[in-house]
Amino acid sequence: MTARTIQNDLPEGVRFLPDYLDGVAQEKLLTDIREMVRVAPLYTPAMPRTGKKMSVTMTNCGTLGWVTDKERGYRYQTTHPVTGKPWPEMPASLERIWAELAGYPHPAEACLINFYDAEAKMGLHQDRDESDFDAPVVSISLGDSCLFRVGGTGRGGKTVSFRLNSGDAVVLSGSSRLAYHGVDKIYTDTSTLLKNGGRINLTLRRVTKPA
Ligand code: MD3
Ligand code: FE
Repeated sequence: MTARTIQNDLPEGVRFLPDYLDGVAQEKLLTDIREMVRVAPLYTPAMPRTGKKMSVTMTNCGTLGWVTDKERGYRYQTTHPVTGKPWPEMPASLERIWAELAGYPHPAEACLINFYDAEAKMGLHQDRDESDFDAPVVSISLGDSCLFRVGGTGRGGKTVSFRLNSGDAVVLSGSSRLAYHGVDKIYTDTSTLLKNGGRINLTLRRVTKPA
C-alpha cells in the first residue's frame, strides 16, 4: 500500500468519533464556552524554564485547571493564574459528554480550553501531569479544522496524522493515554462556527485518583 499523509489507522486505544456533535450541539456548547471565557479569560501560557510563550491561548473550567509558567512549570491548580479566581464550574453539557464517552465511573475534574489562531500549533508532548492515568482524556474540537498527530509512548517513534474537524471527539485511553501527540497546522476558513475563525479544543480530564 502507498503511504498516505492523512489516514484513520489509529494507534490502539485512540477512539475517533467524527461528527460526534451536530451543528446545534456545537452552537450550544459554544454558548457555554463564551460564558466561561467571560468569567475566566483566555491567557497566554509560558513554557517552564525558558518562559517562551505558547502559541495557543488557554483557560479552564472545573475544580482544577491545567496551567504552565516559567517559574513553576506544568501543574493543575484551583485558580485562574491572571484573575486569581476559582475556575468556572464545569457546565452540564461537558459533564454529559464525559459521562457518555469516558467510560469512567467518576466525574471529570478539569476541562482545558485551548484556542488556536491561524498560526498556532502545539508540539508533540505527553499529557502526564495527572495522577490518574486510568481515566481517559476526552477531546472535542470546534471551529476550524486542524492536522493532528499521534504517535506511541516513546519520543521519536512513528506517528500518524489525521484531520480533526468541528464537532469531532477523540477518546484517549489504555495504551494511548500516554501517547505523544500534537497539532501541526490549523486549516483556516474550514468552519463558520467561530465568526472570527480559529479553533477551540476542549480536553476533559480526571486529575486525581478517586478515594
Ligand atoms: C492523544 N490538545 O491540551 S486534543 C492538550 O487539539 C492537547 O488542543 C490538543 O494535546 C488540541 O494537551 C490535542 C486530543 C488529545 C488529547 C490528549 C491526548 C490527544 C491525545 C493524550 C494522549 C494521546
Ligand atoms: Fe496534550
